[in-house]
Amino acid sequence: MKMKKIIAPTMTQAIEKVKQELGNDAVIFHTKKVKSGRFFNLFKKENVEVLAASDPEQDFPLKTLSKTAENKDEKPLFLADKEIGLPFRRTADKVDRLFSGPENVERFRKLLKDQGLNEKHIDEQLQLLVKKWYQSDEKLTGAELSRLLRAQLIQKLDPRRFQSPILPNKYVMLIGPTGVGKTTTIAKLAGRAVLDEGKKVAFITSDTFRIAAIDQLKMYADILNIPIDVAYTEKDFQELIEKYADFDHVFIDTAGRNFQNEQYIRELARLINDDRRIGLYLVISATSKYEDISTMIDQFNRLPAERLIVSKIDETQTYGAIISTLLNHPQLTLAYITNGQNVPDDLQAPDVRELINHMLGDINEQ
Ligand SMILES: Nc1nc2c(ncn2[C@@H]2O[C@H](COP(=O)(O)OP(=O)(O)OP(=O)(O)O)[C@@H](O)[C@H]2O)c(=O)[nH]1
Ligand SMILES: [Mg+2]
Repeated sequence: MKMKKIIAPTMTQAIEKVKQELGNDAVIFHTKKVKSGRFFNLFKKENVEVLAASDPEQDFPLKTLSKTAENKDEKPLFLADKEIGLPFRRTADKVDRLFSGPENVERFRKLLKDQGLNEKHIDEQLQLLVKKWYQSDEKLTGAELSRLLRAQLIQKLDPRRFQSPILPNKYVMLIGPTGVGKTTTIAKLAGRAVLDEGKKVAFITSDTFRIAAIDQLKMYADILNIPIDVAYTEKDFQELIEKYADFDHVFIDTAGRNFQNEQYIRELARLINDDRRIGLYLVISATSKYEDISTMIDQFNRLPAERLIVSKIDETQTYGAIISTLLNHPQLTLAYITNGQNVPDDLQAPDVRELINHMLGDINEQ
């Protein structure tokens, strides 16, 4: 569904414009008179504002522009419509109730947009919502609509995709762009495994890009009293994988690089060498834009990464990018969310309902 606000000097011109831009099947949601003018509004002019949407859905009971043309004799809906004889069937006393739905829907659109949800997903969700509103004979209140939106998103995201925080693999390798929190998250995961579960754990790092990177992981290895090895070559890496074969978990840290660098992806692919024992986790930051996350997932697509870790959720108030990412990639599961710098505490099992509640915020209860 494509929504547009059209402003024109007269209703006839506005409707013409609606037809041109949204087609003959456009649905009118709202019309009002507006004043506009330049030079501090000294020369205000009265215009007509029409909120309309293109919607090819067949089962909408509301009259569309093309269909209304047959009903010329029926009572017009708006006073303004009388002037041009716009043929709507509804009576004026129904106007308030009629428009409470779509106005709420517009409120949701703004919120979802501000939250960074992708336009395609906003349209999908609102289209479903408007449809339910019409099907309920326009009786749904704002609060009911917001509950429906929440339920729709939960259903679409499918909470079953969000596995419990059990590491299914012996070898756990974190990959992702620079500075997203790979090393810190590895320390958190290892900390939980050692301290809470008493597991036998080791670290391997292939991040030889920076000396400080090895020291960073070594510090955590010392604290947890677990072994750490550095893989300088692919051969080192394969040998270390076998060396720790009888451990419960081996956490593998990798260097963060610009994910747009093809060479980096090729190097990782060679390291993994199709070893199905290695569970790949792609770490993405909750502060990233949806478009950047999408490009990154496309780049990493050549590697068998099926699980995401969303880091730095504490650093943002917008959740649309993450939710759109999950909507767009139903094959990916969200394994963990990290919410701070504290090791090992700031690590959470994902909760899809909570994520959606955060995104919808106060609108939930309105
Ligand atoms: N606020 C916040 N900061 C985090 C979180 N996770 C990691 N950080 C911080 O992000 C910074 C980078 O973390 P690292 O673990 O070094 O990130 P990395 O992905 O290993 O970085 P490179 O190895 O350089 O690619 C550090 O200051 C961490 O403390 C988180 O969940 N929330
Ligand atoms: Mg690192």
